[in-house]
Amino acid sequence: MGFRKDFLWGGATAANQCEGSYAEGGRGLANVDLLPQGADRMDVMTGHKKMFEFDQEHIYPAQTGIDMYHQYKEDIRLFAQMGFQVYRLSIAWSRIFPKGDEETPNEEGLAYYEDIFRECKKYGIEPLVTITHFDCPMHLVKTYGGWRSRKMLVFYERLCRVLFERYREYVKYWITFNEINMILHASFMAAGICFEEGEDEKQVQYQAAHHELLASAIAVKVGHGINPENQIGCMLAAGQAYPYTCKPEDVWEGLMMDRKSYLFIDVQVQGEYPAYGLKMMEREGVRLQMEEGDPELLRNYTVDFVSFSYYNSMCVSADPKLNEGIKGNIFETLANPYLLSSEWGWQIDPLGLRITLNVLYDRYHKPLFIVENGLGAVDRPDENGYVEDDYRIDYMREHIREMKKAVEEDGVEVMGYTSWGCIDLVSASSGEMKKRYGFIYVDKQDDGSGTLKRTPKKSFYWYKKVIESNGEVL
Ligand code: BGP
Repeated sequence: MGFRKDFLWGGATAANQCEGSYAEGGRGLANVDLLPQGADRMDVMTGHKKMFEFDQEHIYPAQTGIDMYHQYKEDIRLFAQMGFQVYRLSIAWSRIFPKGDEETPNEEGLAYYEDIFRECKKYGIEPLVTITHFDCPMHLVKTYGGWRSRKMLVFYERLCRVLFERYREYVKYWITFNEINMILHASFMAAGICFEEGEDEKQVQYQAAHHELLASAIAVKVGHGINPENQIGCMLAAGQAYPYTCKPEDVWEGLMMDRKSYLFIDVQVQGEYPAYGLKMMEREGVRLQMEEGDPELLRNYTVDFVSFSYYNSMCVSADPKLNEGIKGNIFETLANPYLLSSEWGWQIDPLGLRITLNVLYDRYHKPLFIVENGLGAVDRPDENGYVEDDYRIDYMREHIREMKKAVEEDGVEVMGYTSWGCIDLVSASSGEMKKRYGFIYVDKQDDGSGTLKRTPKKSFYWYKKVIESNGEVL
C-alpha cells in the first residue's frame, strides 16, 4: 500500500523569511519587513506596537533573509538534488504590486517568480504557491488599515488575476492565505492590522477575517475561471487541542479551542459560517458586517483541498490557575506532561499529527496537504559547515511514520508533505536565524554576519532516501 504514486514530497518557504532584497526589483515595503528581532517583535506582530518605519535600534531580519532573491537557482538545484517533487513558496505581494492598489503590476517582480517557476519546471518540481504568506504592502496598511478594510478585496482580486494568468502554464496548486486563523493571534503579521488604543479587537479581527474569507472565495472563482485545472486550497495552523484531564469541563475547553482554529476553515470548505461560530461571535459582541452577495460568494466558491501546518498539539484546562501557558507556535497552550519539548518549548507529538489528520479528514472529507512540519533547533556545524542533525531526522521520521499510518490504516487522503524551512531561514515567531529547520545549512547568524554559504546537512541525504522510496525507507 503506502503513499499514493503521485504523492508530492518537498519543502516549504515563505518569501519574507528567505528572499531578502526587500527594496530591490521595484519591491514595495511590506508589514513583514518591519517585524524586528528581539523583545519588541511579539508586540509588533500582534498589532500592539506600531512600527511603520525602520529604526536604528532594531535588526530587521527580513531585509536580508538568506538572500534567496539572488541565490534561488542554487537553492532550487539543491532541492532537486534531494528529489523534491513539490516546492511550496510564497509570492511577495509588494514585488508584484509595490503599493498594493496600483492598476498595473511591476514587471520585474512578475519576471522574478516566472524565472523561479521555470527553474522548478526544469527539474520537474511542481510549485505550490501561497498567494499571501503573512505579507501585506505597507501602503495598504497605512492607507486602508490592511484587511480591516473591505477595499482589500479589489486589490487581492487584482493580484490573484495577474498571478493566475501570468503563471497559468507553470502553477496549478495554490493556497489563498497562510494560516488564516493566525489573524486572531498575530493581527499585524497576518493581516496588516494595528490596533488603536481601547478599540474592540475581536470586532476588528473577525471583520478582517471575513474579508479574507471573501477574498479567498474570489480567488477560487477567478482561479477556476482562468484555469479549471487549478487546485486552490485553504490553510490553517493546526494541532489538536487535548483536554488537560478527562474532566468534562476540560473536554469542553478543548472543543472550544479547536473550534477557534477551525472556524474559518469551516467557512472555506463548507461555504458558510457554522452555527457555533455565529453564536460565538454574538457572545463576544462581534457584529459582522455582511453585504448582499457575501453568503452566495462563500457558498459557491469553496476550496479544493485543505492544507495545514503542524508542529505540536495543544493542551487546555478549564482551571484558570493552570493557565500559565507555554508557547507553541504563537498559541498559548499548557504543558502536556506526557510530551518532550523542542528548545523553543514547542511540544513534540508525532501521534498528534495522525490525530489531527484524522480529525480534519472526518470533518472536511477533502484531500489534505501537510504544508509545514519540522523541528526548529540550534545546529552546530563543523568547520566545513556540515551538521549532523539526527534530532531533526528523528523528529521527521516519527511524524512521517504517523502520517503513513493515517494514510494506510485510517484511509486519510493526503496529497503531499512539504517540510517547513527546507533551507534554513528566518524564524517567523522570533526573527532568529538560530532557530533552524532546514536540510540545508545557511551560514547566516542572528547579528547578520555569515557567508551565506549553503551546506547540505545529514538530514538532506536522509530525506533524499525518503523521497526516493516514496516514504518506505525512513
Ligand atoms: C508557521 C508559519 C511559518 C513558519 C513556521 C515556523 O506559523 O507559517 O511562516 O515560520 O510557523 O515557525 P517559527 O518560524 O516561528 O519557528
